[in-house]
Amino acid sequence: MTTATTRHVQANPYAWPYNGDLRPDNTALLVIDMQTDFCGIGGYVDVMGYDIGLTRAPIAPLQRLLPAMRAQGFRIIHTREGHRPDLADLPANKRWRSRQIGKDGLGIGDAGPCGRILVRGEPGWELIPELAPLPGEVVIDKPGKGSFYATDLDMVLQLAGVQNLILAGITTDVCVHTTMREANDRGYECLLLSDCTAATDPANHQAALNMVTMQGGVFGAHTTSADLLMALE
Ligand code: C5J
Repeated sequence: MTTATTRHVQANPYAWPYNGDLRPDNTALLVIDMQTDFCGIGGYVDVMGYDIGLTRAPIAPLQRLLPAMRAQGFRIIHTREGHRPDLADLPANKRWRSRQIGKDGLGIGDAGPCGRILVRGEPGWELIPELAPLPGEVVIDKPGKGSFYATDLDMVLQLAGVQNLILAGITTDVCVHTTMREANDRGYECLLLSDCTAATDPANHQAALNMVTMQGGVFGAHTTSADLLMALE
Protein backbone atom coordinates (compact mmCIF):
# COMPACT_ATOMS: atom_id res chain seq x y z
CA MET A 1 0.00 0.00 0.00
CA THR A 2 1.34 3.45 -0.88
CA THR A 3 0.83 6.42 1.39
CA ALA A 4 0.08 9.74 -0.29
CA THR A 5 2.38 12.53 0.92
CA THR A 6 1.00 16.00 1.36
CA ARG A 7 2.71 19.35 1.05
CA HIS A 8 1.36 22.74 2.11
CA VAL A 9 2.50 26.35 1.75
CA GLN A 10 1.91 28.67 4.72
CA ALA A 11 -0.63 31.10 3.32
CA ASN A 12 -3.48 33.40 4.24
CA PRO A 13 -6.22 32.43 5.16
CA TYR A 14 -5.32 28.69 4.94
CA ALA A 15 -2.37 26.42 4.32
CA TRP A 16 -2.41 25.98 0.55
CA PRO A 17 -3.43 23.92 -1.38
CA TYR A 18 -6.51 22.88 0.56
CA ASN A 19 -5.82 19.17 -0.04
CA GLY A 20 -2.01 19.22 0.30
CA ASP A 21 -1.66 17.86 -3.22
CA LEU A 22 1.15 20.11 -4.43
CA ARG A 23 3.30 18.57 -7.15
CA PRO A 24 5.21 19.90 -10.17
CA ASP A 25 2.96 17.90 -12.48
CA ASN A 26 -0.32 19.30 -11.15
CA THR A 27 0.74 22.90 -10.48
CA ALA A 28 1.55 25.82 -12.79
CA LEU A 29 2.99 29.27 -12.17
CA LEU A 30 1.19 31.90 -14.25
CA VAL A 31 3.24 35.07 -14.81
CA ILE A 32 0.78 37.70 -15.95
CA ASP A 33 1.57 40.59 -18.30
CA MET A 34 5.18 41.41 -17.30
CA GLN A 35 5.35 43.55 -20.44
CA THR A 36 7.14 46.83 -21.15
CA ASP A 37 3.72 48.49 -21.51
CA PHE A 38 3.03 47.73 -17.86
CA CYS A 39 6.44 48.15 -16.24
CA GLY A 40 8.85 49.76 -18.69
CA ILE A 41 9.89 53.34 -19.38
CA GLY A 42 7.63 54.81 -22.06
CA GLY A 43 5.11 51.98 -21.79
CA TYR A 44 1.38 52.30 -21.25
CA VAL A 45 1.52 52.56 -17.43
CA ASP A 46 4.27 55.18 -17.71
CA VAL A 47 2.27 57.11 -20.31
CA MET A 48 -0.72 57.06 -17.94
CA GLY A 49 1.48 58.78 -15.35
CA TYR A 50 1.65 55.95 -12.84
CA ASP A 51 4.82 54.98 -10.99
CA ILE A 52 6.52 52.10 -12.77
CA GLY A 53 8.65 51.62 -9.64
CA LEU A 54 5.55 49.94 -8.23
CA THR A 55 4.89 47.65 -11.19
CA ARG A 56 8.59 46.74 -11.44
CA ALA A 57 8.69 45.54 -7.83
CA PRO A 58 7.80 41.90 -8.69
CA ILE A 59 10.77 41.55 -11.06
CA ALA A 60 13.45 40.75 -8.46
CA PRO A 61 11.37 38.22 -6.46
CA LEU A 62 10.31 36.55 -9.72
CA GLN A 63 13.93 36.33 -10.81
CA ARG A 64 14.59 34.32 -7.62
CA LEU A 65 11.43 32.20 -7.85
CA LEU A 66 11.49 31.22 -11.51
CA PRO A 67 14.79 29.28 -11.52
CA ALA A 68 13.79 27.41 -8.37
CA MET A 69 10.42 26.37 -9.80
CA ARG A 70 11.91 25.51 -13.18
CA ALA A 71 14.54 23.35 -11.49
CA GLN A 72 11.78 21.33 -9.81
CA GLY A 73 9.89 20.88 -13.06
CA PHE A 74 6.93 23.18 -12.41
CA ARG A 75 5.14 24.42 -15.52
CA ILE A 76 5.62 28.14 -16.16
CA ILE A 77 3.07 29.98 -18.30
CA HIS A 78 3.32 33.64 -19.34
CA THR A 79 0.59 35.96 -20.55
CA ARG A 80 0.60 39.14 -22.63
CA GLU A 81 -2.27 41.59 -22.90
CA GLY A 82 -2.56 43.01 -26.40
CA HIS A 83 -4.63 43.57 -29.47
CA ARG A 84 -4.47 42.78 -33.16
CA PRO A 85 -2.78 45.50 -35.25
CA ASP A 86 -6.11 46.25 -36.95
CA LEU A 87 -7.69 46.59 -33.46
CA ALA A 88 -10.53 44.26 -34.48
CA ASP A 89 -10.45 42.80 -30.95
CA LEU A 90 -10.32 46.14 -29.10
CA PRO A 91 -13.71 47.13 -27.66
CA ALA A 92 -14.51 50.78 -28.39
CA ASN A 93 -15.17 51.54 -24.71
CA LYS A 94 -11.78 50.08 -23.67
CA ARG A 95 -10.05 52.33 -26.22
CA TRP A 96 -12.08 55.39 -25.21
CA ARG A 97 -11.40 54.94 -21.50
CA SER A 98 -7.68 54.40 -22.04
CA ARG A 99 -7.48 57.77 -23.82
CA GLN A 100 -8.96 59.65 -20.86
CA ILE A 101 -5.83 59.40 -18.74
CA GLY A 102 -2.85 58.95 -21.09
CA LYS A 103 -0.45 61.86 -21.71
CA ASP A 104 -1.58 63.85 -24.79
CA GLY A 105 -4.72 61.70 -24.97
CA LEU A 106 -2.71 58.61 -25.93
CA GLY A 107 -4.54 55.34 -25.39
CA ILE A 108 -4.50 51.71 -26.45
CA GLY A 109 -3.75 51.38 -30.16
CA ASP A 110 -2.10 54.81 -30.41
CA ALA A 111 1.59 55.37 -31.18
CA GLY A 112 3.50 56.02 -27.96
CA PRO A 113 7.19 56.03 -27.01
CA CYS A 114 7.33 52.20 -27.19
CA GLY A 115 5.29 51.82 -30.36
CA ARG A 116 1.54 51.38 -30.57
CA ILE A 117 0.25 50.85 -27.05
CA LEU A 118 -0.76 47.25 -26.23
CA VAL A 119 -0.66 46.20 -29.87
CA ARG A 120 0.77 42.77 -30.66
CA GLY A 121 4.23 42.85 -32.18
CA GLU A 122 5.09 46.33 -30.87
CA PRO A 123 8.10 46.86 -28.55
CA GLY A 124 5.93 47.92 -25.61
CA TRP A 125 3.82 44.79 -25.85
CA GLU A 126 6.84 42.46 -25.50
CA LEU A 127 7.55 40.63 -22.25
CA ILE A 128 10.42 42.33 -20.42
CA PRO A 129 13.82 40.74 -21.04
CA GLU A 130 14.46 40.26 -17.29
CA LEU A 131 11.65 37.68 -17.22
CA ALA A 132 11.88 36.27 -20.74
CA PRO A 133 10.18 32.89 -21.17
CA LEU A 134 12.44 29.90 -21.73
CA PRO A 135 12.01 27.89 -24.92
CA GLY A 136 9.03 25.56 -24.52
CA GLU A 137 7.18 27.72 -21.99
CA VAL A 138 3.66 28.56 -23.10
CA VAL A 139 2.84 32.22 -23.78
CA ILE A 140 -0.84 33.13 -23.84
CA ASP A 141 -1.96 36.19 -25.80
CA LYS A 142 -5.08 37.72 -24.35
CA PRO A 143 -7.18 40.65 -25.53
CA GLY A 144 -8.82 41.18 -22.14
CA LYS A 145 -7.90 41.55 -18.50
CA GLY A 146 -8.63 37.94 -17.63
CA SER A 147 -6.28 35.25 -18.95
CA PHE A 148 -9.08 32.80 -19.72
CA TYR A 149 -11.36 35.04 -21.79
CA ALA A 150 -10.86 34.47 -25.55
CA THR A 151 -7.72 32.35 -25.02
CA ASP A 152 -6.83 28.64 -24.93
CA LEU A 153 -5.40 28.80 -21.39
CA ASP A 154 -8.04 26.48 -19.89
CA MET A 155 -7.37 23.88 -22.60
CA VAL A 156 -3.61 24.10 -22.03
CA LEU A 157 -4.06 23.62 -18.26
CA GLN A 158 -6.56 20.79 -18.63
CA LEU A 159 -4.41 18.87 -21.08
CA ALA A 160 -1.43 19.23 -18.74
CA GLY A 161 -3.42 17.99 -15.72
CA VAL A 162 -3.01 21.25 -13.81
CA GLN A 163 -5.16 21.62 -10.69
CA ASN A 164 -3.23 24.26 -8.76
CA LEU A 165 -2.49 27.70 -10.15
CA ILE A 166 0.06 30.08 -8.62
CA LEU A 167 -0.46 33.64 -9.77
CA ALA A 168 2.19 36.33 -10.24
CA GLY A 169 2.58 39.44 -12.37
CA ILE A 170 0.76 42.71 -12.83
CA THR A 171 -1.50 44.28 -11.93
CA THR A 172 -2.88 42.72 -8.75
CA ASP A 173 -6.18 44.56 -8.87
CA VAL A 174 -6.83 44.19 -12.60
CA CYS A 175 -5.41 41.34 -14.68
CA VAL A 176 -4.18 39.18 -11.80
CA HIS A 177 -7.44 39.42 -9.88
CA THR A 178 -9.62 38.94 -12.95
CA THR A 179 -7.60 35.84 -13.83
CA MET A 180 -7.74 34.51 -10.27
CA ARG A 181 -11.53 34.87 -10.24
CA GLU A 182 -11.87 33.21 -13.63
CA ALA A 183 -9.61 30.35 -12.51
CA ASN A 184 -11.39 29.92 -9.20
CA ASP A 185 -14.76 29.63 -10.93
CA ARG A 186 -13.28 26.91 -13.14
CA GLY A 187 -12.24 24.90 -10.08
CA TYR A 188 -8.50 25.67 -10.02
CA GLU A 189 -6.98 25.95 -6.55
CA CYS A 190 -5.36 29.40 -6.61
CA LEU A 191 -2.47 30.98 -4.72
CA LEU A 192 -1.55 34.65 -5.26
CA LEU A 193 2.05 35.68 -4.51
CA SER A 194 1.92 39.04 -2.75
CA ASP A 195 5.52 40.09 -3.49
CA CYS A 196 5.45 38.82 -7.08
CA THR A 197 2.42 40.96 -7.90
CA ALA A 198 1.88 44.73 -7.79
CA ALA A 199 -0.68 47.40 -8.61
CA THR A 200 -0.41 51.01 -9.75
CA ASP A 201 -1.81 51.96 -6.34
CA PRO A 202 -0.42 50.24 -3.21
CA ALA A 203 -3.80 50.52 -1.47
CA ASN A 204 -5.42 48.62 -4.34
CA HIS A 205 -2.74 45.92 -4.06
CA GLN A 206 -3.52 45.50 -0.37
CA ALA A 207 -7.27 45.56 -1.01
CA ALA A 208 -6.89 42.88 -3.67
CA LEU A 209 -5.03 40.68 -1.16
CA ASN A 210 -7.70 41.27 1.47
CA MET A 211 -10.45 40.27 -0.95
CA VAL A 212 -8.81 36.89 -1.47
CA THR A 213 -9.01 36.08 2.22
CA MET A 214 -12.74 36.71 2.73
CA GLN A 215 -15.22 33.87 3.26
CA GLY A 216 -12.50 31.38 4.21
CA GLY A 217 -10.51 32.20 1.05
CA VAL A 218 -13.22 33.00 -1.46
CA PHE A 219 -10.77 33.01 -4.40
CA GLY A 220 -7.99 30.91 -2.82
CA ALA A 221 -5.12 32.15 -0.67
CA HIS A 222 -2.10 34.45 -0.80
CA THR A 223 1.46 34.13 0.44
CA THR A 224 4.98 35.37 -0.32
CA SER A 225 7.50 33.82 -2.67
CA ALA A 226 9.73 33.17 0.36
CA ASP A 227 7.05 31.03 2.00
CA LEU A 228 6.44 29.20 -1.27
CA LEU A 229 10.16 28.53 -1.71
CA MET A 230 10.38 27.25 1.88
CA ALA A 231 7.57 24.78 1.19
CA LEU A 232 9.29 23.57 -1.97
CA GLU A 233 12.65 22.89 -0.25
C1 C5J B 1 -4.21 46.60 -16.82
C2 C5J B 1 -3.17 44.49 -16.38
N1 C5J B 1 -4.03 47.03 -15.59
N2 C5J B 1 -2.25 43.65 -16.88
N3 C5J B 1 -3.71 45.40 -17.23
O1 C5J B 1 -4.80 47.29 -17.61
O2 C5J B 1 -3.46 44.47 -15.21
